[in-house]
Amino acid sequence: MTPENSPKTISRRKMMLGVGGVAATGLGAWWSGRSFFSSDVASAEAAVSLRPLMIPPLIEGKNFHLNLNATSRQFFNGSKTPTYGYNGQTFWGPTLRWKKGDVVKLNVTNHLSETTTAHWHGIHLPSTADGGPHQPIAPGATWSPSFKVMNDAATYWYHPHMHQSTQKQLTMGAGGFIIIDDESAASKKLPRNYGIDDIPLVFSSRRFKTNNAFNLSKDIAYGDYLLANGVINATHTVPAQLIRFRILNAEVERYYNIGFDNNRPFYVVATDGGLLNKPARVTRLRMAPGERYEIVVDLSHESVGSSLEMKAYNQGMPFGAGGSEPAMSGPFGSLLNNTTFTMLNLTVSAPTAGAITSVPATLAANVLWKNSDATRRRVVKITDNGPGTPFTFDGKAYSMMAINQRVLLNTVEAWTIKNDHVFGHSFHIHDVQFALVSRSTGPIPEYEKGWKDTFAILPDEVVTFVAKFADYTNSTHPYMYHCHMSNHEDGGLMGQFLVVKN
Ligand SMILES: [Cu+2]
Repeated sequence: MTPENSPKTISRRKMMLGVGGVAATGLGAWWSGRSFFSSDVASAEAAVSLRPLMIPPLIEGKNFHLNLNATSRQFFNGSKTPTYGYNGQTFWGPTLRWKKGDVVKLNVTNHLSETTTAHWHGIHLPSTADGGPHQPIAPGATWSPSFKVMNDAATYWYHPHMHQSTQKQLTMGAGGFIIIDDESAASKKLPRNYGIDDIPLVFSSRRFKTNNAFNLSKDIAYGDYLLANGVINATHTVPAQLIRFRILNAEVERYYNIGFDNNRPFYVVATDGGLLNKPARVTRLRMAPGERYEIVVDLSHESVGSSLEMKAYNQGMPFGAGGSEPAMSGPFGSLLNNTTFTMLNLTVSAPTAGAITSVPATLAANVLWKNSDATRRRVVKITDNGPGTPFTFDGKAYSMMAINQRVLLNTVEAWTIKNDHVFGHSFHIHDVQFALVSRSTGPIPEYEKGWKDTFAILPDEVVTFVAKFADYTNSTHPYMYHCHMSNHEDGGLMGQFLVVKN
């Protein structure tokens, strides 16, 4: 075997032979009938099955340096794939670990030949430090924002937010995790041994061109190959104990309906912006682009050497959930659409010393905002002008010069997002963590009852969240609210708001 063994071949072999239990899914059922793969079977005999999951390196402290470079990574036989990565990574970047209360300084140097930005997704900070479209980093330049870490312990991330280039730069691989720790969360008996029982997972998918380059067309909403931390067909060994996964959906448009084989239950312990008050037991977890959830799965009763799979049970998702379209090719089709596919293979090893083996009954004492707490209400509509036209908020395409909303400092506001009937989206707002207070489609699920900065919104759905806009004002530099489907964002589904003193 070589590192260049073709995952294309591997996955086809897996599909056809049922390696790793794939044949038990809907994917196996339709895939096995596809005759154009038959010529690959012979060459697949020598292929390895799975590749080790990459765990991003960890950087801790208060002063951080990020260097964004153009690089390349070997995904398939033959040509390497041009990619972007921070600090020498050939995809993605190091995980930044911050402590609540610290003042951190980030030094971001752009070694690309195009302008970028570095946005700290989910972080409460001054708008001038936000890293949105108004804080460009020119080629060769270094940007050095500094701010106090005020967010609760949770999983956040950084990524480029360059107007009209976000989809491209994310697709090239630019991004990284931020893990915030605080004393309250540290007192809870949750797994926290990074890479061992506390594992960051960024999922996305890519379409490749025949020269192995990523297809960067703005028309490509979905990839054909799932990447787990930049690895196709990823596997990881985990000890027989409680395992925490910090999951980020970094797709362009695809939702995930996450679960484990055998309908194994698991526990959501944290939302985008903090721990839940108590774990939410589920067998499936919906995630839209930009959302993070921390889950724990109890493997303490698994035998050493056994394996299991994390899967996206995306077959039969409702219309409008990204990736529900049945087409297998073209702009809104992909080999992963409307099917169940493996996200990560796991093999169980012996438990570690000090293993955590039970799920805590309580995790936090959040007092979330209620609808009745709001003293100001806004309605934001997701609109379009007919088939093929870009999505917009309230009929206006994004303009860097326009201020769409003005928020008075320290106001608790209810924002109601009304989606049109065309397609689902993923709404995200900067600066604040909010509480979801209503969904027109039914009750808020237990796993969404925590601090959030991003949520899925299906066609015809109306969702209200409540947030307090505190601490930072600026009469000229806005924050963003936008769809986190990066093609929609680039296409104009973004607005700007100021937080002002009066
Ligand atoms: Cu959208």
